[in-house]
Amino acid sequence: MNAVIRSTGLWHPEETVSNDELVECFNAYVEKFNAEHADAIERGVVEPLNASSTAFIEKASGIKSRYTIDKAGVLDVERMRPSVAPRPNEEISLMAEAGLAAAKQALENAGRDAKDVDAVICSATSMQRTYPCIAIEIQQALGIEGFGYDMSVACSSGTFGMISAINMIKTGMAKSVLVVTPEITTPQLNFRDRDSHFIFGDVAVAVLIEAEDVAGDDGWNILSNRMITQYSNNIRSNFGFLNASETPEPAFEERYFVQEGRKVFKEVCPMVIELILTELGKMKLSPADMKRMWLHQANINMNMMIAKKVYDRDFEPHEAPVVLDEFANIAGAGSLVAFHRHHDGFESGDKGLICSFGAGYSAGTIFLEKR
Ligand code: CO8
Repeated sequence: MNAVIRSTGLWHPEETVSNDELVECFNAYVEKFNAEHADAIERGVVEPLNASSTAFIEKASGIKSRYTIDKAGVLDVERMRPSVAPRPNEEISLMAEAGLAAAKQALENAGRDAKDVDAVICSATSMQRTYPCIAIEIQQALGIEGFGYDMSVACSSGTFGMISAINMIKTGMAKSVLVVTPEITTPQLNFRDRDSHFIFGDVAVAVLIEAEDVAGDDGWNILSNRMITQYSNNIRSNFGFLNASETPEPAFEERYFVQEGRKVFKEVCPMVIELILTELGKMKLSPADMKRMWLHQANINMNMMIAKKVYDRDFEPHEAPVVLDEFANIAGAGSLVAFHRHHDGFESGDKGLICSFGAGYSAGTIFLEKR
């Protein structure tokens, strides 16, 4: 049975942090660090820290702002990470709460009820705990019968989760699957690292995928989907359950997200361009047949390069919409939030592409056609 993308839903925290606010806090930290280590810096034993700048961030990444679960903690120079109150086990967990809000909106946008759904996949870069699955908590909170599970493929979490749901429907395991991608990234980020302190934001997105015989006339047919992975240490986080057993235990900063941004740029762009063109070729379609590409939202320059090479011409902003200016990099949710925000103006038969890429490396393509 063919699968159909039926609807999407979005949740984000209320609080935003602008580049100026982030840079002001970072630079206060730099001044403080350099003052505290003035003697050692003078003796050449400690390297002074360099200031960050809004102009660099906007030019290098296109990011202007990000949502965060706790602005005060992120901008407190003594803390520089969100502050989160621990919740008792009886209360819904933070990730499930974020995912639930997006999932409810996706159901509402499709006019569906929990009883219509067979399964929940929660697919995100990191889970706030190992078990029970966040997906099962969302399933329970919605009152869905059936099953749920978590999965994780960094920036391709959303697309790989969708492809898992599509295959479930193809094999007849389910008629309707909710794919939920809550990306609570700001606690995973070292806000004292000049190279990456501006990169990520918090969000949750959900996609309802249904079998075509229950979907009615609405939604999007799926023309093809493909996943590729290729091992690389250029984007890495060593956070994990072994940390507490490692001797010596790694410093907190050593567990955060790190990347070789330039290498990622150089290696991932060609991989993604080739993937998109190959998949188009297999379907006997050309780039001109695609009305829009909803690309992963890591870096504006990366997206400009990929879109220009794929279309083989200058393109209009609506052909590769950008949400990273508002959201920053939202990991596995990026291409899905771009789709959620910018899917208007499609007539029946118009085609488009959802495409993720990132750590792993990983890349996923889902070609769509408006029903
Ligand atoms: N302010 C001012 N100057 C700076 C700053 C700063 N904050 N940071 C660096 N600079 C300086 C550098 O020192 C350097 O100076 P110099 O030339 O004198 O040495 C200069 O600016 C240029 O630095 P870079 O070469 O590093 O700058 P780039 O132009 O390459 O831009 C980017 C850096 C924005 C990081 C860019 O390389 C990029 O975006 N690359 C692609 C990265 C990417 O797509 N990564 C995907 C990661 S996301 C992912 O896969 C998901 C992982 C899930 C994580 C979720 C939880 C956190």
